[in-house]
Amino acid sequence: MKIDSITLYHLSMPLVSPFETSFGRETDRECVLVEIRSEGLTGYGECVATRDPGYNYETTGTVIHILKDFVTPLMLGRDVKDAADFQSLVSGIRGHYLAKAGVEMALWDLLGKRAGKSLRELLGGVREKVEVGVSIGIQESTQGLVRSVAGYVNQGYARVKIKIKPGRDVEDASAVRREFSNLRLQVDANSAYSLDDAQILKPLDKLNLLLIEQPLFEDDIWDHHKLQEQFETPICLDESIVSPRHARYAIEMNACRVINIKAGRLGGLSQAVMVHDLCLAVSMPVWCGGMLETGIGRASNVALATLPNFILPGDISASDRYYARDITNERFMLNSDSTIDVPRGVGLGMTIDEDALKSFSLNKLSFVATS
Ligand code: OSB
Ligand code: MG
Repeated sequence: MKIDSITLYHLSMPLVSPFETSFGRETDRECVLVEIRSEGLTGYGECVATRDPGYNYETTGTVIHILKDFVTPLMLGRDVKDAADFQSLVSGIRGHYLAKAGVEMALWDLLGKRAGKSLRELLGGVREKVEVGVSIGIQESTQGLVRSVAGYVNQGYARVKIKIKPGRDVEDASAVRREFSNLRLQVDANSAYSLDDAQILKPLDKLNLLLIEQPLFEDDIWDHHKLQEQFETPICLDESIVSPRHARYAIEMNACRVINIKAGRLGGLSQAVMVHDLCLAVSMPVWCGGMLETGIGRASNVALATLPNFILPGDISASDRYYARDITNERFMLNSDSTIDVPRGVGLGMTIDEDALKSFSLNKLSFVATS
């Protein structure tokens, strides 16, 4: 596919409610939308970097820098055949996975549109709907958290993840467990603890949690192995797994029993599929994480989660859990069985609400091939 133009939209979208994690609180979510034109078709992708470097080192600012100054010049006017071709093209750019993943997503959208196939079909997904849950941020109080969980359970979410941080961990999780004894429940610390905190976290092991997500440093694997040895509950890695190679390290070190797959964090859907396959080969379940995506990134997550080893419900909630107004005309709805339907249209299966895109754009940068 000859790349005719690449446009970057720096977006800021109001969330329906603030989202607080151990690293900060967001009331508006920033991201970068990538639009690629090729041979009369237009593909979209989403870079899930945030305004601040709290989840990892990337930000919307670094994404724009890397795409504008390094990735775009490599691609314009060039024939990029597929995701593997793209990965080899950008292999000299170290890291910056969230930036690369947004471009790869737009290429998949184009590939699907050209072939007349949905992303699910291109990836070889085996489901027409995917099991989902909701990720709930840290609330003002433990009571407020229990009320928030009740609200989502009443909406039909059958799996709940709560964010924890030092001082808001065992008490919060215990209160939710007391109120909802059978709920599929898990916690996410976003790297807020060190190995010395194992005893503080230990009571979580008695709460029948599905998993404990990324308790230790975002670049650690080995200490998670030491922590997993002390816990019955599966440790799940998110931030630490930035490539298929890191997934192999974690598997070989017994650092976790579950991996949260985010195509963004891994540098693209092609890399996410590789991690999925590695885990499948050793019977390690995976699930699809989220980064508060717009309809574009959400469509990609839903399609990815149709692969066979996505055994646990994903952090893929309905559009209305995040945004009153989204940038896509299509919105994702929760079915009564806590699932979300997989788009059937070509590529991502989504169309852009141009007015919404314009109104949420802080900045727009266009790069056009000269020949
Ligand atoms: O760690 O999974 C995470 C959101 C932003 C940054 C990191 C994380 C999250 C979530 C949200 O948990 C999941 C969702 O998109 O619903
Ligand atoms: Mg996480």
